[in-house]
Amino acid sequence: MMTRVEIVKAILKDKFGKMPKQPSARAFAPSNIALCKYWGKRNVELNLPITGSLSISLGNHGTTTALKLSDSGRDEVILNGEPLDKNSAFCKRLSLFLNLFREEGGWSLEVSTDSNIPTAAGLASSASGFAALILAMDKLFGWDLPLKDLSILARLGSGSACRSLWQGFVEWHVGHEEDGMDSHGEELPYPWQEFCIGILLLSTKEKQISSTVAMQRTLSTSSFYSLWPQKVAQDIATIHSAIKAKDFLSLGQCAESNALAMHATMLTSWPPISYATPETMAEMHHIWHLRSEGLPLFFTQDAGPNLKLLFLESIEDVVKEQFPRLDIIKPFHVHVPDE
Ligand code: 2P0
Repeated sequence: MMTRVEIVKAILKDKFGKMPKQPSARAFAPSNIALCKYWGKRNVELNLPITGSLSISLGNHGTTTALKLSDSGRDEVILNGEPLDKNSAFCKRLSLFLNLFREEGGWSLEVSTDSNIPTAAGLASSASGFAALILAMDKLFGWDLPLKDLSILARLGSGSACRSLWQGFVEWHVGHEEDGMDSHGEELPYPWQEFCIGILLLSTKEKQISSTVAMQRTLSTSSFYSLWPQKVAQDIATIHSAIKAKDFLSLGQCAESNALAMHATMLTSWPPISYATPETMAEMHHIWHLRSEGLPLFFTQDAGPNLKLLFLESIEDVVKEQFPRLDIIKPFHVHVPDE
C-alpha cells in the first residue's frame, strides 16, 4: 500500500523538496456542500472514499490562505488574524500535512489563513482550508500542476477538499486504483444562475465527534452501512440528470433524501452518532410543513447541526420571510475574492 509521501513524490516528481520560487503567495478556495455525500473510506491513510460524491461550491464563502517562508525554523500559523499555539490541533495537522512535501530540516512556512465560514460547524471549512493551502503552495513553489493533481494532493489533507478546487457543481470520482490517482474532483459544466443555498446557522460550537472518526465508526458498526453505496450510486445518477435538465424538484428531493440516509445510517452506529439538535429537528419540520403547502424548498445537513436550504431564486422572498437569519448564497453569480 502506498503512503501519502509516496503519492506526493509521484505527483511532484523532480519538483519534490525544492525551495519556494516566490517569496510569498496567496490563494482562495470556496467551501463546498455535498448534494450526494462522502461517508466512508476504503483507505484511511489516503482519504480514498468508498463511493463517489457530488457537491456545489459556495462562491465567495471559503478560505483565503497566504504563505511565506518562515525565518523561525518552524511553521507558524495565523488563523483569522490570531497566532495559534504550536501545540494546537490545527497547527499540528497543518505541519503534518506540510511534512509530506519537505525533507526533514527543510523549509518552514508562515501560514495565514482566513475563513469567512464558521470553523468546525459542519460547514466544510477543512475542505476550503486544504484546497486554498494547496493552491497557494502550487504558486509559492511554482509547481504549475493541473487542477486534477492539486485535487489529489488536497484530498490527502481532507477528503472533501478535493472538491473545493472548482466553483459550481463538482463530482469526486471514487476511483479504482490502489494509489488513488483516479480519485479526484471534476468540474461539471452546468451553471444554474437561479440556484440558491441558504445557510441556516443553528450553532457554531465545535462538533462533538469529527467526521473522520464518525465515518469510521459508521463503517465498522452500522449494519445498515452496506445499503449506503447502492443509494449513492442511484443518487449521483439522479443528481447528474437533474442539474443537466435543471430539474430542481428532482435535485432537491434527491439531495435531501441522500443527507437523511447518511444521518440515519450513522444513527444506527454504536455508540450512536447524531449531529442533529432539537433546533435542527424543529427546522426540518418547518421545511417539511412549508413543502406540504407547495413551497419547493429542500435541505441538506452535514457533520453538524446546521441546515443548508436549497431553493431557486423565484421563492427567495418567501424563504427570507420564513427564515429571517438565513445567509443566502447564489453560487453562480458571486464575486470571488481577489487573491
Ligand atoms: C461531505 N462530509 O461529503 C461529507 C458529508 C461531512 C458530511 O466530507 O476525514 O472533513 O478529512 O476526509 O472531508 C467531511 O469529511 O473528512 C465530509 P476527512 P472530511 O461533505
